[in-house]
Amino acid sequence: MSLLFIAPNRDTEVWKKALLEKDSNLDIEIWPKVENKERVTFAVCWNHPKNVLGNYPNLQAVSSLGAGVNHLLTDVALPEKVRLSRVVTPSLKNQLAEYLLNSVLNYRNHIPRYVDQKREGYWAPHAAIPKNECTIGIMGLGEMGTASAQLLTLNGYNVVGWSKSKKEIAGITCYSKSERDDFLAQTNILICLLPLTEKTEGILDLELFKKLKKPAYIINAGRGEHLIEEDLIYGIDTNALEGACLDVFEEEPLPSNHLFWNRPKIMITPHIAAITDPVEGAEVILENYKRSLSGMALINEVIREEGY
Ligand code: NDP
Ligand code: OXD
Repeated sequence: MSLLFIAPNRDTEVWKKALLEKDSNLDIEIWPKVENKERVTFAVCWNHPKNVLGNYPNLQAVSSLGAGVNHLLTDVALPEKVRLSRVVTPSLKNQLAEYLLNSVLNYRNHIPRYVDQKREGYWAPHAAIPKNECTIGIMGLGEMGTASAQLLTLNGYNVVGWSKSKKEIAGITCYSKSERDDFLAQTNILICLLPLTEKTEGILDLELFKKLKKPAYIINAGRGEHLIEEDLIYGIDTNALEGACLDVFEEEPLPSNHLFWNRPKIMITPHIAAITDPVEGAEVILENYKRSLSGMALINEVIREEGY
C-alpha cells in the first residue's frame, strides 16, 4: 500500500519529510514519478492536473491539501466511490482569521491609498472609517468562518454571519439560508468564506452588492468563481461598493492583462490567505490514510451530495 502526493506548486520534499517523521515506514509516491500505481490506496492533491487520477485501480480515498475540495469534486477522472476529505488545522484557521482582520484594517485605514500616495510623493491624510460603520458579515460559518468571526469579535467588531443551517455562536448574530437579505442589510464589510458549490457559484453579484449597507466593501477568500468579476467592476464604478480585497480568482495566477490589476480600489493577494502547515497537515493526512485502510469514517470527510 502507498500514499500518492500530487501538489506541483508546493514544496513536496518538506511534505515528504513531515509525513515520514510521523511514520518512517510510510510508502510515499511523489507525482509525476509514480513507480507502482496498483499499490496506491490514498492520494493527497492540490492543484493537480486534470485526468491524472484516473488509472489508480485501488484508490480508496483522496485528501485535499487544504480546506477547499472543489478541485476534487469537479475532477471527472475520480470515480464516485472514492471517498474525499480535507485538511483543517488550527494554524489554517488562525492564518485566515488574521488575514481577514488585516484586510479590514487596511480598508478602514486607507492603507492601499497611502501606498499609492507614497509612490507619488503625495502627503494627504484621510479619516479612518469608524468601527461602527463596519459591521462585518461572514458568508459561511464553518471551520474558517467561525474562527474568523471569533477573532473579529474579540477585536471589537460587530459581526453577523450567514450559513445554510442556523448557528448559535456567542457574540455573533447568525442568520440562516432563507434570511439572506436580512443578513446583507446589516453588513458593511462582506466576507465570503463559502465552499464553491453549484449553489454558491456566482453568489457575489451586483444584485447582492446593492443589498449591502453603505459604505460597503467585499473580501473574497472563498473561491474566485464565487464572484462575478464584471459586476465587481460595475459595483465599484457606480459606488455600490467602496472596493474589494480578493485572495482568490477564477483564473490563478491572475493573468497579467486582467482588468483588476489596474484598479486602485481592488486589493489583490495571490491565494495566500491561509496555507496548510506541513507538520500539522501531515498528522491529519496520516490519520485519514490509516482510517481509509480500515474503512473508518474520515476526519473532515466530504459529503459529496452537499458539495463540500
Ligand atoms: P466548512 O465546510 O467548514 O463550512 C462551510 C460553510 O458554508 C458552512 O457554514 C455551510 O453551512 C456554509 N454553506 C455551504 N453552502 C451554503 C449555501 N448554499 N448557503 C449558505 N451557506 C452555505 O468550510 P471551511 O470553513 O473549512 O472553508 C470554507 C472555504 O474557505 C473553503 O471551501 C475554501 O474555498 C475557502 N478557504 C480559502 C482559503 C484561502 O487561503 N483563501 C483557506 C481555507 C479555506 P452549514 O454550516 O449549514 O453546513
Ligand atoms: C484552502 C485554500 O482551501 O488554501 O485551504 O484555499
